[in-house]
Amino acid sequence: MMRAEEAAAAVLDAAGIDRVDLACTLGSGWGGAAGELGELVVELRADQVAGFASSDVPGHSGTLRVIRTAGGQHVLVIGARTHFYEGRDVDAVAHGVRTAAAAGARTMVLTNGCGGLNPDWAPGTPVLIRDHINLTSASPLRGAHFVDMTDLYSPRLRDIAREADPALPDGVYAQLPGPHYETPAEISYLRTIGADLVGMSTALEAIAARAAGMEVFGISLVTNLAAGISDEPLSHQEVIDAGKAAAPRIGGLLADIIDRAVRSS
Ligand code: 8IG
Repeated sequence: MMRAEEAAAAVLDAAGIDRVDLACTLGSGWGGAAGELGELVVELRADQVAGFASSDVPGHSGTLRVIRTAGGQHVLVIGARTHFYEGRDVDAVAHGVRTAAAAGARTMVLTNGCGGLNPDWAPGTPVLIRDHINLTSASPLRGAHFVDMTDLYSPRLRDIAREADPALPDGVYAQLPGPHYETPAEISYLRTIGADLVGMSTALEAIAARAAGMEVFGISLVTNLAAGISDEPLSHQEVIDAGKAAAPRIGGLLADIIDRAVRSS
């Protein structure tokens, strides 16, 4: 926890505040939300904050920001995520979440871009995460730390999100190690075991957030249909393009959800 405390102190110090109320990690496609959340208090480059690294994945901003909402609450926006596929340890993956907890955030909002297994969800569809299947064979926790994962993705916060948009569908997110995408056979297997969404983040971070005592909210942007669901081969450019196209709409949606969540906390 040492490095997370150091990182949290650096962020809070730069912002001139004692704590944040909520933290949000921005995944592929979600970068536009921060601008709509409120007034920028401070922006730090990831490499200026202990334990964070600037990302070389296109579509990830590589900054940490503190935003003050119209209601005077503070949101930590983490645009620098370490993915499991980067081959650093699970503590690097959980560092953003632990920094958020150390900065006092009681709510952790996790966003991502992912593949969709439901053919009705066109690229650009936001989907609430109802539950996850962690297929990384890893845990951010070590030792006899038996944390309950029932209702990991807060039903209360999902209800609040549906107040912002009653049409939001929900689904089960499967985190795979990546960095390769799946084969069509793997997607058919994932469908059988109950997954609706597939990606390379979020589940390990959600576990770390729950273990740190935070209320967790997850939302995915379907940026591509999963392998074999459509005839198209998958490309990261497709992911970037779908994110860009959806950005104005989902940025406003996420800002609305966060605003409601932070007011209710
Ligand atoms: I964006 O189709 C995005 N991330 N594993 N599969 C996996 N990760 C993804 C996908 C996908 N799309």
